[in-house]
Amino acid sequence: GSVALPHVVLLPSAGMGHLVPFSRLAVALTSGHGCDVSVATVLPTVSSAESAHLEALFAACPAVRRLDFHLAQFDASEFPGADPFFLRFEAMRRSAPLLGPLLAGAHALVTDIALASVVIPVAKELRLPCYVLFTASAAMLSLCVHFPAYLDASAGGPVGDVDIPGVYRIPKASMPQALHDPKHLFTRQFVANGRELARSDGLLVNSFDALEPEAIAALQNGSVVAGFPPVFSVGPLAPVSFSAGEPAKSQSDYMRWLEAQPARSVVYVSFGSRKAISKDQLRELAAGLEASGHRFLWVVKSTVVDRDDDADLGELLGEGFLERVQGRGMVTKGWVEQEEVLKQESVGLFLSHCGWNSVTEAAASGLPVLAWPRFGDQRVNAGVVARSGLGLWVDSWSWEGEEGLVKGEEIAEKVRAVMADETARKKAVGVRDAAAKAVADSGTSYENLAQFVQRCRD
Ligand code: BUP
Repeated sequence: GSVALPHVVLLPSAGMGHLVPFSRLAVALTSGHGCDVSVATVLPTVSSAESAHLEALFAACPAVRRLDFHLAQFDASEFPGADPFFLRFEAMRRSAPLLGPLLAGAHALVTDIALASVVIPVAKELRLPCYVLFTASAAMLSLCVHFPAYLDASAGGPVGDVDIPGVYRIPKASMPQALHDPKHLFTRQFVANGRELARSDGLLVNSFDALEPEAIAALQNGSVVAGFPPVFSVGPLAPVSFSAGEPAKSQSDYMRWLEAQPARSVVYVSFGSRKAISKDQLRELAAGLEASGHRFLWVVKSTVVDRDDDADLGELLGEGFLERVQGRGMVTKGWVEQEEVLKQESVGLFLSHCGWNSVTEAAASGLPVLAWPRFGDQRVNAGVVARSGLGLWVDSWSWEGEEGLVKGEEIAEKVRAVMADETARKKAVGVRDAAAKAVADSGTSYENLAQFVQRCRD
């Protein structure tokens, strides 16, 4: 029979890039679509940004319940030097058989893509409908779905360009670097997840039809793989409003400063929460921002996990830099409320690593993106940015370990050019209008989420 208030359990994995879309989905399902929502969390989180985010989520949305997922013992020494977030994925994956008690009484489970291949079988065993939230772009989802078949066809040969049926060709250089190594932990998880997705009850993706028309249509009409489960494009998921009861946030230094700057005069610079940037490249970036002559707000990260970050900013960015740009440039190592920043009138450009959440937030705000992707799915996302008109991508820009440093002078030149580019600004505003239309009543994303909820009810 049909239930009035379906209980949906959400299972995010580690890292802000995964947690953020899950908390947005939690809120959309509770407040917009009448679901009873629980979020399964693992404590302690890998980063302190995640624990602060969870605290804020449960404080702001008391209707969303928390379930503690206790992991089995996990010996990380099997993976020397592995990324701490991937290690957590692996620890969670091995604990999937322990999920049973948390899922009692649920009508549906939404698992993170990083856990899909191990969680779908557990849900099947429990006869619980299992959906997957894909936390990156639909283009990346199409790659994830197609890649196992690509590997089978290439019979152990090297990975080259990957032509995704019905979508487009992803050039070799845009592939997540790890996928060139079949033994890499990321690759093993990616392939296992990609193979298992066909057995899920459906996929949710934080994108919208006008942003990624090719990939979404191809996934939905069976071009990528025939008989694939339904794909619900439900983005851009709206940010969680944490402001209730926390007026202190808008009073922070950088917000007060942003509010005082002229319209569209500030470059916002952030490369996400996941990876550190080499000291040499940080200094070139500093030189570039200084030479651009523009105002900027720059979130600097110099370690992988924020808990370890105690480096001194002045020392990191070079002698006298902070003094020279004082008043014109704001640099912070701390967490900023990026959503709020992107909405500010004074911000005119987003120099971004193109983490998928950042891209969707820029789209929702109509802010042009200057793409500087670094690793993982970011080049594929930068391709989406360029195709959709949301921004520009200088694809020769690469990071340390590849073709060397991007020089400050080149950065300055490009920043100046895009800040002066009226067409780029107008196109980004066009993307924003399409995003607003998708999530409004009877828009594609709104309707897709409603359809998903209807399935959880049945
Ligand atoms: Br840094 C930073 N404030 O200071 P992405 C990030 N964010 O609000 P990532 C802040 O974290 P993965 C900060 O708005 C976005 O929602 C930002 O996710 C927010 O990149 C999220 O953009 C970051 O997907 O994650 O962190 O590299 O690599 O897992 O995608």
